[in-house]
Amino acid sequence: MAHTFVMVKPDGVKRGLVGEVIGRLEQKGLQLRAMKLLQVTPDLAAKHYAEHQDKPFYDELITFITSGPSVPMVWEGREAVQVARTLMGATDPVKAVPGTIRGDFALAITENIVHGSDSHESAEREIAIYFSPEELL
Ligand code: IDP
Ligand code: MG
Repeated sequence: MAHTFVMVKPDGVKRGLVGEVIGRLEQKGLQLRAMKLLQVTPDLAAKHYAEHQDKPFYDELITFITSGPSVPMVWEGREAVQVARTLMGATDPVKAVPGTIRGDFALAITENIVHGSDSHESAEREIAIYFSPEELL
């Protein structure tokens, strides 16, 4: 069965949206396999967002993602990567349609509540950054 990596970002935790995000993924039928509360360190952030290191928004993104506690999670289910991305909505909350997490709860592009892997390969890589194999149930 497919796995994906989802993380409630610091804005989502501060705004009390952890339960909302988990509820939506659960209601869709995905199963939670691992979860923790942690403050992303600069080292973890650099690994997680390595693909964006040359982007103009990189410094802002790293400052934001390390600014407070986040909730990284592993979810399992049929086509889990695509399903989680669909539930999250577009990266820019202005374009995210109502009914998606970003469409319903976000407006700023950096502070967009939630991260979700964009491919199976990204999911495997990101899960390994945040979880040891023993933490996956
Ligand atoms: P994704 O989270 O939908 O996969 P990515 O393009 O991988 O989007 O970007 C990673 C994160 O970087 C976004 O979720 C958002 O927080 C931030 N970001 C993306 N594009 C911009 C931008 O143009 N300005 C500021 N922040 C951005
Ligand atoms: Mg991405």
